Amino acid sequence: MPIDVATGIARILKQEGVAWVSTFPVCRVNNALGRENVPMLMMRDDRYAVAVADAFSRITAGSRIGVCTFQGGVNAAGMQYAYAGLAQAYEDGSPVLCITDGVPAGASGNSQYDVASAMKTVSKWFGYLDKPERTPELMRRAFTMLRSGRPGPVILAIPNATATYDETADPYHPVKGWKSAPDPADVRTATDLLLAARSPLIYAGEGVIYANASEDLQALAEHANTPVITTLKAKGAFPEDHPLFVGVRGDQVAHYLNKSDVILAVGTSLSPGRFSHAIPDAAKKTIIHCTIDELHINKMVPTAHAVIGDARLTLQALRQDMDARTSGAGRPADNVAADVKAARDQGLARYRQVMASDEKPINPYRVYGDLMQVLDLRNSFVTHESGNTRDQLSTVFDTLIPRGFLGWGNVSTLGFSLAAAIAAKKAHPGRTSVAVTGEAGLGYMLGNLEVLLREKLGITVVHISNGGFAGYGPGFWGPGHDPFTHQVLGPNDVDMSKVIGMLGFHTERVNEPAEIIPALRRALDVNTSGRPAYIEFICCQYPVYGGWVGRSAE
Ligand SMILES: Cc1ncc(C[n+]2csc(CCOP(=O)(O)OP(=O)(O)O)c2C)c(N)n1
Ligand SMILES: [Mg+2]
Repeated sequence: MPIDVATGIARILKQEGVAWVSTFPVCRVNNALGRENVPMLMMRDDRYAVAVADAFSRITAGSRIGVCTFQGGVNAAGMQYAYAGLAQAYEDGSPVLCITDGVPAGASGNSQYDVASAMKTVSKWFGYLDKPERTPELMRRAFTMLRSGRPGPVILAIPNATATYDETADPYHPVKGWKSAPDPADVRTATDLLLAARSPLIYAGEGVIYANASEDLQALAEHANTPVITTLKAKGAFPEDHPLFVGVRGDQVAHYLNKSDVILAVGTSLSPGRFSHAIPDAAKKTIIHCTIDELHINKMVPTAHAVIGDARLTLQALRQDMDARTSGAGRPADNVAADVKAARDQGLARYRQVMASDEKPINPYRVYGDLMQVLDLRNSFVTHESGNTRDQLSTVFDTLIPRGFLGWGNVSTLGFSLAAAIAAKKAHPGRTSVAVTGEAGLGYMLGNLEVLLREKLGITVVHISNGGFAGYGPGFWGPGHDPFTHQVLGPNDVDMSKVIGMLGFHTERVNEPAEIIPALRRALDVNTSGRPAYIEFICCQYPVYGGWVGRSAE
């Protein structure tokens, strides 16, 4: 049966279990998606089309692949605008499938912007469908890359969506995705090092979440009686009410990173960035690097020993090996848990204090503390924005289930929180979904708020309204790092709750600390009937949060 490429792609997506596709028009595959009854979530710009699909892949840990389409081809305005979303997905390692129009045969080289070279810099693979009959082959390859190995975006460019091929010649079968198990000899060496350690520390990255290995991480940590820290992107990979959980950032994390002699890194590239730790005095520590990607070994820090393989299979193998080697005893308990508690209590004391503050304007930590009280932390989703909400929430927010909180940002692109909250609602319609933002993130979101009303997505946007870019201002604890560019019209100039209320959101503006909890409850309540909410909390600027650790010791 002859079939056109766009229809073939739509049918393959259905075979792969793709339930919807995010988009911003135009893309020549879209009409086929419509005809084949693949629902499209139309965002209001191309960057958000990518970001929603990207966030869906993150939130479902790649078990359901997010797919998006956007404009490409000659004069690829949509693609150029989508680039920010693609770059973020690539830098953060998200397995999202992006489908776009390809430059048609005969039209290459006629514009300044070179599509292929641009797309190659932000993708695990950029595929160009140069013959219609290659449709199943390229889709198979795309899903193999999306479901195997280190996650990353795949971009497919379709130059001629109406060309036809024989659908029966190379029938499509869904791709399972494959994992690799670690070398048992490497596992034994890792166990030797762990057993000999004086002060071991587990450093868990997002690979643990993608491998669905949270329970295995907990089992190993308990058996090895070893404290755990996670990266920002892995926040929630380990239950944060667990006695062995140290934190994501802050003094207690610095204390453990500094004092550890052996670091068992799992599911992380160990690349120090703006929003991650370096390993202090790395050359003096023994770093065991458990990773799926051999190119991360000896990347930024000297790897003493590597264990290559899927994080879940690796953690299970380590647990079993330690069990066998210690006749089931593991590492001795000593007072590891008591020490972790003491370090956490000390590190978090000043934040816990402001989480109970009655000051006005409201202290942002009071909003976070009250949010934790209102939410069912086992049945909700919260994410931060770029800016102080990221730094503050990742310091104090207790995450009890994987992806109960989405930390993001090797590259921290303003506005992503709205995309993440939308994706969370799509992934788990029964969970409350909350994006916490400052004014800069809100500015990026404004055009896309209509989507929530149109699609009846009951999520809540919490705005920490402080009239400026709090981390940039002058004279808080010092001169500020951007004193000339931190002030915007604030709550005294513009009432954003009225602006967004006119769109149709449930909105409130809250000045009183005692009103935080009731206002949040009302917002979450209206969300249950599919109505979005926006709550503006009039807050002080309070750029105080846990730090990241640098390369040299304290
Ligand atoms: C796309 C993009 N451009 C620039 C930045 C740099 N940036 C990070 S946070 C920020 C301002 C944050 O201010 P606000 O949203 O008011 O949050 P606050 O820190 O006050 O809570 C800027 C400009 C960024 N993260 N993303
Ligand atoms: Mg602000």
